[in-house]
This record gives sequence, C-alpha cells and structure tokens, in this order.
Amino acid sequence: MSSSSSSSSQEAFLAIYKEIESELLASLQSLPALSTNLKQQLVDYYSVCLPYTVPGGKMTRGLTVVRGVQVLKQRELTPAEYKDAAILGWMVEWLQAVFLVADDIMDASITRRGQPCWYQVPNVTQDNAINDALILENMIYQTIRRHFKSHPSYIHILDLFIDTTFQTEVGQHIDTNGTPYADGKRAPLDLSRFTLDRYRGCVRYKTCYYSFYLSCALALAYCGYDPNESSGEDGKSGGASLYKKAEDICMILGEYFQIQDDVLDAFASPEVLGKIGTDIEDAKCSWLVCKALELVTEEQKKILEEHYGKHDPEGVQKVKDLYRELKLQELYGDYEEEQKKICDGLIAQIEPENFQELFKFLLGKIYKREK
Ligand code: GPP
Ligand code: MG
Ligand code: MG
Ligand code: MG
Repeated sequence: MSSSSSSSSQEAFLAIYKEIESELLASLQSLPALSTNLKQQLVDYYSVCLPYTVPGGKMTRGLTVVRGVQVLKQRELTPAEYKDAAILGWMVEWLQAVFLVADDIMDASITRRGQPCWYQVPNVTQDNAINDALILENMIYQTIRRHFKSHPSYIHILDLFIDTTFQTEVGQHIDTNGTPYADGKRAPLDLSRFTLDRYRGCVRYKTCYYSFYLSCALALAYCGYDPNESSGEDGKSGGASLYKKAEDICMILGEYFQIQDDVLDAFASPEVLGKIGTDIEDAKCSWLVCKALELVTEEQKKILEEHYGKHDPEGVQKVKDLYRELKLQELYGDYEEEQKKICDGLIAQIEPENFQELFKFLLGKIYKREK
C-alpha cells in the first residue's frame, strides 16, 4: 500500500471515530433525570477523555478489521460495509484503550503515545482513570448494540468481545505476577518463575487474542462465517477452519509482537516509542529476562537478584548492561529474521489464497517495527 493511500485510509477510518464519539457524547447529553449543568460536566469530561485515550495509536488493530472484510469479500466495500467494518475496528481500538488506561496504572507507567498516561493527567488521577476504563468498556457494548443489534452476527460479535476481554484479563493476571500477599507484603522476587513456558502462556493470553485474533475473527463474523459451522455466507465452506487458521497464525504473530514490545521496552528511545519502559522496575516476565536467565553465569545472576524489580535507575542500568553483555539485542535480531521466515512460510500455506493478504498485512506492520 502506498503511503498516500495508507494516509487516506487512516483519514477515512478516523472520520468514523468522530461519528462514534459524537454518538456517545450525545447519549451522555440525553441521560434522564440529571440537571443540564451536571450533564454538561460529563460531556466536557468525556470530550477530553475519549480523544485522549482512544485514537492516537498506530490503529493497526482497527484497520485490520477493515482489511479483513475487504480480503474476505474480495472487492471494494460499499460505503455502508466500510462504515460497519470501521466501527468494528474502532471497537477493537476502544478495547485497547480500556486495557491501556488500566495497564498503565498497574505498570506505574509515565507516558503513552508520546503524552502522559491518562491517570497521570492532572485532575484525572487514578480514581477517575479506573472508572474511565470501566466506562470505556461499556461504550463498546453501547456502540455495538446501536449499530449491529439487527445484524445476523450480533451475538457472535458480542461473544468475541466478551471472550477476548476475559482472555486478556487472565493474561494480565499472569503478567502482574499475581503472587498472593503474605503478611501484607508482596512475595519476594522469584527469578525461577521467569521461564519461556510462563512467558508464552502469559503472552498468548495478554496480547495475542486481543491484538491479533480479535480483529481477524470480527472480519470473519461480519462476513457471515460461523465458527461452529462448516459453511459460511453464500454457502462458502470452511467457516470453522478459517477461524482456526486465523487463530493459529495470530498466536505466532502475537508472540513475535510481544517479544518486540519487550525488547523495545528496554532498548528503544522513549521519544520514538512514545512510552518509557518499566519492565525491569516492575519485575515483568519479559522475554529479555527469560533469555538472560538461560545464559547467565552464577556471578551474572547476582546482578538480576540484586537489581531486578526495583525502582532504582542505577540498578535498572546494571540490568540493561547485563542484557548488552549477553548480546540479547543480537539474539533478538536473529530471532526476528527467523520468525519472519517462519511466518512467511506459514502464511503461504493458508487457504483460500486471498485470506493470506490479511496476515501479510499484519506481518508487514510488525516486521522491524520501531514503535
Ligand atoms: C501488553 O502489556 C498487554 C496489555 C496492554 C493488556 C492489558 C490488559 C488488561 C486487562 C489491563 P505491556 O504492559 O507490555 O504493554 P505496554 O508495553 O504497552 O505497557
Ligand atoms: Mg504496560
Ligand atoms: Mg502490562
Ligand atoms: Mg510492554
């Protein structure tokens, strides 16, 4: 796709965001039994919250739904179809906003998309931000009901959001290390938990489903493919197998994407990345720490034991120096090249051939990404 056609497709997509935002603000404006003044306060607040938290990312998840519907229909979309696909795409972006507002609180992050995290904005605070994440989530269901209540796939679309949300929350639980508090204290750092097995389970749940599979599955659902049946719209066969093929490749793309996210967390410049890494401070089960633990000597392991999981810039620097000494960036470079080849090979085997386009689009978005 040329950069001009990609920027015009982003513009068209953003125009649909504005429509959804207006509808949601209008519904706040018409809440019953509240004074005009109170309703105006709500509208004023969410007129800032929504544009701050929902658009402003790379929009890959949302644009994937549009691309998926185009690929499955094998033709240009009518204006009504485009709008439907873009609304579903924005619902994935909305879900991402829910997760990011909450994740930044949980990870004690500072910036996101080149600006302070929403909970860090003066006058927002953590109390508001937690409730905003809940409100943002509810807006997904209001919007899907408004636009798809009489669509044949309505229930299936809802199920996809419900299931994906739960999967992501399970992944987030594993990610936050969910160790029960003993005597009011968090359990001490346990490096033996940071295995690639734990990593892969965590990432499948916290990232792959919502960042990759959901958008593809929504495109299938919108086009009439039933995950429980072997035939789809117009008697097209293989509904169930298309979901399965999408899931299989999305799990591989998603793991590759999160490994990139972890490497960028430690090594990318925050100006380019738009966020300041916190994985070392937060004692995250990052790909880097898992790989480091496979390679360290007893002496080097002491650096991790002493400095991993602490909010101390010098200690964090020592961990990053150790990662450099272990040549983890080079190891990642090799992993990325190998992963690209594996993904190219797997995508080339997907049938029908037109479905391959969707995964080529996703792989193109992530290969060698810098943010
Ligand atoms: C990415 O983790 C995963 C999420 C953003 C899902 C959050 C899920 C919730 C249920 C809140 P990350 O912390 O590595 O992302 P980032 O690096 O963007 O902060
Ligand atoms: Mg985070
Ligand atoms: Mg997180
Ligand atoms: Mg991260």
